[in-house]
Amino acid sequence: MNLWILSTLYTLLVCHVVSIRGDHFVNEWAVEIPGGFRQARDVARSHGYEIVKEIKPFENHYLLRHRDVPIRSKRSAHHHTRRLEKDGRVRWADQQVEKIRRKRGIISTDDIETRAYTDLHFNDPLWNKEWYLHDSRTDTSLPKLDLHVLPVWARGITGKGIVVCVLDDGLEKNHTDIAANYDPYASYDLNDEDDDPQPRYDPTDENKHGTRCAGEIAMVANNNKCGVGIAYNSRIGGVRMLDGRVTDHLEASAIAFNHTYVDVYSASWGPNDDGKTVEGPGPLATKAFEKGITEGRGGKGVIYAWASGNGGRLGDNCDCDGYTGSIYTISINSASQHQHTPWYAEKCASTIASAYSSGAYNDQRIASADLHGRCTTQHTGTSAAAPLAAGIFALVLEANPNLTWRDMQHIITWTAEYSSLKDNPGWRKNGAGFWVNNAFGYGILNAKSMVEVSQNWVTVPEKYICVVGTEGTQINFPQTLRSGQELEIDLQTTGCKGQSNEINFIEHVQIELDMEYTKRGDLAINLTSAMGVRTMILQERPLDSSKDGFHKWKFMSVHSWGEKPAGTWKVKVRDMKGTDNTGTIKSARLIIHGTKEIPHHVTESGGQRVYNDEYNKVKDERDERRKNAVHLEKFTQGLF
Ligand SMILES: *[C@@H]1O[C@H](CO)[C@@H](O)[C@H](O)[C@H]1NC(C)=O
Ligand SMILES: *[C@@H]1O[C@H](CO)[C@@H](O)[C@H](O)[C@H]1NC(C)=O
Ligand SMILES: *[C@@H]1O[C@H](CO)[C@@H](O)[C@H](O)[C@H]1NC(C)=O
Ligand SMILES: *[C@@H]1O[C@H](CO)[C@@H](O)[C@H](O)[C@H]1NC(C)=O
Ligand SMILES: [Ca+2]
Ligand SMILES: [Ca+2]
Ligand SMILES: [Ca+2]
Repeated sequence: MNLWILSTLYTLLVCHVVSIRGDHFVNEWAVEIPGGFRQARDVARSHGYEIVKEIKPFENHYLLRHRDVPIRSKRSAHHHTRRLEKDGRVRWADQQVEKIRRKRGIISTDDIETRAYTDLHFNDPLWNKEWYLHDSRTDTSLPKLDLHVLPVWARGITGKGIVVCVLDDGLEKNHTDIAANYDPYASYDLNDEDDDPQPRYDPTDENKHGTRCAGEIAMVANNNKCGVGIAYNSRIGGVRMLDGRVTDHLEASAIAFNHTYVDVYSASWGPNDDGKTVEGPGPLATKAFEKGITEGRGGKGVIYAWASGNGGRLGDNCDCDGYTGSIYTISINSASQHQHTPWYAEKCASTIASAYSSGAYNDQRIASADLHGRCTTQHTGTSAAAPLAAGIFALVLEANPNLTWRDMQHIITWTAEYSSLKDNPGWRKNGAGFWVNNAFGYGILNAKSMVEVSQNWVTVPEKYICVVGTEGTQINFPQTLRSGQELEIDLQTTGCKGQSNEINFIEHVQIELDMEYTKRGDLAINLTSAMGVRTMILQERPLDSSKDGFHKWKFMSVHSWGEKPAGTWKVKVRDMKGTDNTGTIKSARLIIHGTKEIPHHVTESGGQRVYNDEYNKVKDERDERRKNAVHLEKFTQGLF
């Protein structure tokens, strides 16, 4: 056989990576060419590409389109990628994959028109339907159940000067309940490449999602229209990105869109919630998160509010979603009006807190602006919870613009309210004394506590990372696992004591696992921290019959926040129900994020961690069901 045939065969057999997840490769490449635009044009020409555009906000990144590659294909054109990579002018090249992205609303068929309703305090017709902002139940002997936003408004904090950007399917910018707060600098259309994020209208109003999410945050107050946004004086923008082909470069441009201008992003979408997908951000989206965190808000980092997913009914688990599982995103789940986990909610260790949203069929849903200038009371899912969180974060940033992205997460772990959800199963007290739950994180966001705590906040100390690999374990990899078996991996660490990256106060924890298995969905994994707190970092997923295993997948947990790292961490990997499964664990690493110094709001005495007095007040209040409900009338005095 001659060489040409051989190499062609090789290309056909080996180099065509077949898409694993049912995604399609497209005829576009994201390419980094340091030599500038002219050189990019030369590179493109010499390999048969045209330049589609520069990829913003990155330097020297271009989107190239190949003339002879099919628009969509199950197979990669790896030989083209390799040719680019071999070109000395090219630093990096990646063929783009069309991703499946789902909006995290619940499809409902019974959207109803809203009746006019006159309210005592706000004249907006939906105000009385915003039960999650003010407990609208009439029985005053009941504890107050809401997001505690009114006391914050009463202090004049309404989101002024804060810019929020909704990454979604567009934004009806001229909606009469949004227009006054619309910010064109926080808006873009990545689907059509123009400045106007106006949604595409169709008979089913498929693209109502972004407008509904934006309305929850920034509906105008007291204008006789729809409702009142949680940060009703904030600036609101929308990036239209879900109404078309979603690829890595497009997600990246959204995640870092005008990232030195936007303060808070709200994203209510992610990989398919089908109970069988394991997927995280691609290389450019990963870079985009890092850009937002390191360059946004003058180096303090932008805030990413992220919906934790709606795959509950399909047994999905957000531990398999690398967007919610990113340390940079604040992953928010839902709690229903009756303080339960809704049927659609996913459970995982990376969810940091919850906000109210829709629940069982007869439970109230979320009110917002809707397409065609309408109003709705029917917004649902974790899609509706994340924007409420984004609105609260805008309030907190107005109260203290000095907060960093990490400060925000510290404040959440400390102030989120456990008491109103405590009748649910699954609560455990972590080593720092906080209640935590796979369904709710640290509990329901409490805007009042967050703002109070933020006012005297001292920026948390510098962050370090301590990695524990094979040096911390007695196990020799690879290890075999079969049906019905359990494997325990012990990882010992001092928390990098005595080194420059010593950690004494934990923030995020990741377990990076490299593993092959015949049926991924039969696996469940628990992590027990050095302080003895057990967290499920993967539950079985009945629909996931993939043979792909986990490739250096990072399971992220926020459950050890505030704990001390030194000691033995146990990772238990178990096959829950398989009969003929087999596989190997090739490596496992523990990655601990945290600080060396103890944060200012905590004092250490006699080995115990005590939360400082001025803050304890908030903590006590948080843990008490508030019997003496403060009435609405009090807060509205002097509001306008
Ligand atoms: C908003 O703009 C669209 C055109 O993009 C127009 O059809 C619609 O009537 C406008 N709505 C309002 C409330 O002005
Ligand atoms: C980003 O924000 C700045 C204001 O800081 C504005 O001048 C610029 O036009 C915005 N960029 C886009 C693409 O809207
Ligand atoms: C923010 O930082 C500035 C400068 O250090 C300081 O003057 C101001 O009091 C801080 N604001 C709050 C709310 O902590
Ligand atoms: C993990 O812990 C839970 C209880 O918190 C238990 O029900 C489950 O069986 C454990 N799973 C593994 C893999 O050890
Ligand atoms: Ca447009
Ligand atoms: Ca209004
Ligand atoms: Ca999911």
